Amino acid sequence: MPPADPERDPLFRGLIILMAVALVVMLLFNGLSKRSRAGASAASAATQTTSANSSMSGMADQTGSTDSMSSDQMAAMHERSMKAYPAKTVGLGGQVLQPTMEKGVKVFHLMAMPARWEVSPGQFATAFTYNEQVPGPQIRVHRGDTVRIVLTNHLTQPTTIHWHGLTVPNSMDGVPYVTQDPVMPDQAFTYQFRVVDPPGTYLYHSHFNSTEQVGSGLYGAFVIEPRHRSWDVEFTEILNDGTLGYTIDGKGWPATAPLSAKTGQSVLIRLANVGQMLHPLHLHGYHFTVMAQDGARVRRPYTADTLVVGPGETFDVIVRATNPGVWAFHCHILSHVEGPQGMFGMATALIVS
Ligand SMILES: [Cu+2]
Repeated sequence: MPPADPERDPLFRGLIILMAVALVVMLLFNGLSKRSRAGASAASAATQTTSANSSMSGMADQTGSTDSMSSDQMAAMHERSMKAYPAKTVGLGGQVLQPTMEKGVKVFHLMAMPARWEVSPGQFATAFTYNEQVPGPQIRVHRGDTVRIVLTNHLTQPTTIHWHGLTVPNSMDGVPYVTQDPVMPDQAFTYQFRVVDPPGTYLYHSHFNSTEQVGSGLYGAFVIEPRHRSWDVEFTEILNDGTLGYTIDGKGWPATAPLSAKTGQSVLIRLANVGQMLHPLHLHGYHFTVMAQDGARVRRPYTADTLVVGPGETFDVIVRATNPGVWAFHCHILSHVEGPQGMFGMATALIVS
C-alpha cells in the first residue's frame, strides 16, 4: 500500500533534496561565470566598440550583451546614435527617372552595375545597383502609358527584371528560362508594355539569383500616378534585409532619410518590402490609414499604427500631419532597429514642423 501522506514517501523526499542541491549548484555556477565575464569585459570593451562601428549595419553585433558597458557608456552611445540622425552619406537611391519620349512611348534606361555603397556613415558595401542607386531609380508613369525599359547588364553575372504586381504580357514577365533568356553580362534586353493597372505602388526587381541580386540592391519602385493626387507630400520607403543589413531605401539609421511635412499636410507613404522577413512598421504619434495594398485600393480604408509589411507586399498609407514633432518610424522587430549601442538599421522619423 502507498503511504497516505506523499511527504512521508522516501522517494518524494529524495526528489526534493536532489532539486535543492541542483538549485544551489546552479546559483554557485552563475555567480562564478558572472565574475569571470566582468574581468574579461573590461579588456574587450574597446575592441567591441570599434568592431560595432566598422561592421555592417548591425545584423549580429548590435544585439549583444550589455555587461561590458556602464550606464554612462550606454547612454552616451545611444545619444550618439540619435544625434547623428539624419546623417549624410554618399549616394541617394530611388531618384525619379526621367523618360525620353519616342513616338509616344516613355523610354527608361536601367543599367545593372556593381557600385560601392555607403549604407550608414562610414559603412561601405559592394552593392548591385540600377544606375548606381539603391533602391534603383523610381519609375513613375500613368495608366495608359506605353513604357519601354532598356536593361543593360554591367554585372559579372546574368540578370533579368520582373515587374512586380504589374499586369504585363507574359513575354515581359522577366523570369529566366520561363519567359525569356537571362540577360548576360554586357548584353541588353528591352521590356515594353502598356500600363493597365490602377494607380498605386508597385515594384521592379531582379528575378535572377535573386537572393543575392535583390538582397544586394537590384530593386526599385514602380509608381502608377493618379490623374489628381489627394495628398500634399509623399515618400517611398522600401525595406530590405539582405547583404546591406536592415535598410530603408538602401540606408540604415542614422543615414535613413526623414519624412518631412508641415502641420496639417496630408502625407502619403508608399511602403514596400523586398526582403526575406516580415517587417512590422510602426509610426509613433499617429494612426495612419491604409488606403491600398499591392497597388489596389482596399475596399475599406482602415486605421493602424503598426503594419506588417511582408516580403513582396506594398501598402499605400495616409497620415494627416496634425501632431508636430519628431516621431520615430521604425520596424517593430526590435533586433532590426535598436541594440545596446543605440539605434541602427530599419528606422527613420516623420518630422512634422
Ligand atoms: Cu524588421
